Amino acid sequence: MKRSKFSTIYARLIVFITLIAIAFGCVKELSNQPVANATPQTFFWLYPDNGISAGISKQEIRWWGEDADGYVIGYLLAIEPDLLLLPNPDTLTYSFVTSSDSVISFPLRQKAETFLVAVRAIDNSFRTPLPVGAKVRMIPFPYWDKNGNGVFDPSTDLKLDGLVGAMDPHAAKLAFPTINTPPTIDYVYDLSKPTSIAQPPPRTFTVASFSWIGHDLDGDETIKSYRISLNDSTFANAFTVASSVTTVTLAVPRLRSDAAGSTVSADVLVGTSPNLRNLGSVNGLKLDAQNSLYVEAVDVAGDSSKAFLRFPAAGGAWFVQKPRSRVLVVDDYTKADSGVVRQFYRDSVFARISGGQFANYDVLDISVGKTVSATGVLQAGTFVPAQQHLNPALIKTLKLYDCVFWYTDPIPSLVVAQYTLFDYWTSPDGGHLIFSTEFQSINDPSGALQDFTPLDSVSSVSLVAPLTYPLQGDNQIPGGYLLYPDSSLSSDIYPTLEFGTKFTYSFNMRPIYKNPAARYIYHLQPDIARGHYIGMPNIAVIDETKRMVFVGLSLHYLTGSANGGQGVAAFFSKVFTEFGLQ
Ligand SMILES: [Ca+2]
Ligand SMILES: [Ca+2]
Ligand SMILES: [Ca+2]
Repeated sequence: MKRSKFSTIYARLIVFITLIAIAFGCVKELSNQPVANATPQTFFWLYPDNGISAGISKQEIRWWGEDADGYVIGYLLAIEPDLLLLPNPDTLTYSFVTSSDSVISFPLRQKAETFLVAVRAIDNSFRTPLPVGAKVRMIPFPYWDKNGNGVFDPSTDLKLDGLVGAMDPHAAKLAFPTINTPPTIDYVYDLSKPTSIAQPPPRTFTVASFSWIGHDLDGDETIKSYRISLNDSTFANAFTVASSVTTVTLAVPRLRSDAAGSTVSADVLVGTSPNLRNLGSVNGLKLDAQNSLYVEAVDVAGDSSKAFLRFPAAGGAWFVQKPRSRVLVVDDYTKADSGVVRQFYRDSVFARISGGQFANYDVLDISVGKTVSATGVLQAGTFVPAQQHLNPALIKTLKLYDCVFWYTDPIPSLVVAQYTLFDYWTSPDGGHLIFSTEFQSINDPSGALQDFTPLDSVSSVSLVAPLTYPLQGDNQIPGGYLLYPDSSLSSDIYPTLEFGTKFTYSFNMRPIYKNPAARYIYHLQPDIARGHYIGMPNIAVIDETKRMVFVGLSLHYLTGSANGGQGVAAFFSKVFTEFGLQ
């Protein structure tokens, strides 16, 4: 029974195989001859009827491969401009890929261009491992062009013997007509005010920074350059910068603006101080007048952004003020008596020193718009450049002057000072600085003062009432108290200063501690009668190069003229002599 059943099945099988063999006419293949590998075929996921309509130069393309007697291990992908058909012989350069799709950026060099995409599947009969991205060429024979120079080099490149029999001999190929899309250009935002455009303040001196960002649907990397134009939206005399430049600073050296009439050329600077590079200059900056700067993007195909960018943005202003004095006063003082204080410096100090030559000093008022939130976060004033423009715009602005006097209320614009002042008074092209401030309840928030003054530290004594004396400081100083000059150098004595006639001056007086190279120039008289503060706290210091004076109180308190008090004008006169300005 068993044998009979087996025989029946066996016999049926032979008949079946014979029938198949006859039906397919492949009796020969039942012999022992080797079977030839079937080459794979390649297809795109795209079936155009009458060609493909023109698209943007960045497209996602998908393909697949089929292999009748094995499987596909990867593809050779070539993209070639100005071709509709595969050349014969095949001179394309292929890249080996294992993915079956790619976002292809056609490298447009003109407004419209056709690119041939060719893909050849490779099947598993190919045994040479190729890394993804390997460059493969077919002429004079298939080889891996390891050094990518387009020719076969026997010492470096690798001949790919098995490739012809393992790849699609025909290749899937499609010609993609592409048209260029013009680039676009946009404003960027102030790093410290995320809802404000980073643009020059509504009024500047002859320095201003501008930032933008460009985009292109063909790929942002296809932006070739930006063009900037001063007060001319036709870009007739535009200045071109590379696509890597998205911030420029226009700056006019004092020698040039001092001699200028109503317009002047401005240098085009890139980078930040101390590594600014001068790319050239643009004409037509109007002095003591409103100005506009226009910027457009240009792509590799030569298209420019249809809509250019204008600074100031809609609703804004950019008035450029010609610098006139050698002295700049930075008003960082918002208290209720700010007008009185301003008047004091103008009438009682600068009008009375150096023969009045600094009476008409220039003013940068950074107190306008300066706010402090309930949590103590300071928002810089309206006339302060965007945070990313402080260096270089504000640094270069200060450098228009031989001397800057910066006076503050108890909450100084410390970040603004930190970004700018050290560079200003220490660099060769900088100037001299007098910085007068006092301390709110915090002695030196985040150590900012150390960054731009010749100080090591400020006393951290708590001055929050109720105070238990004696202390290393006080929050009340009686009228008539004296500031004594340092007398260690008898040839270099500062004038004695005296508090005014108010009963007391309420502010946080903290001793300051200089860095080793600096020199104290003032200390307070001993507090013998009251016994509030200890010793004779140091209040003011000058750095060793005599370019920076720090005063740890508001100078306008020092209006006394009894007991040897010589007044703030005498102090400024002495400092200006030290600075070599008179
Ligand atoms: Ca195969
Ligand atoms: Ca080569
Ligand atoms: Ca484009």
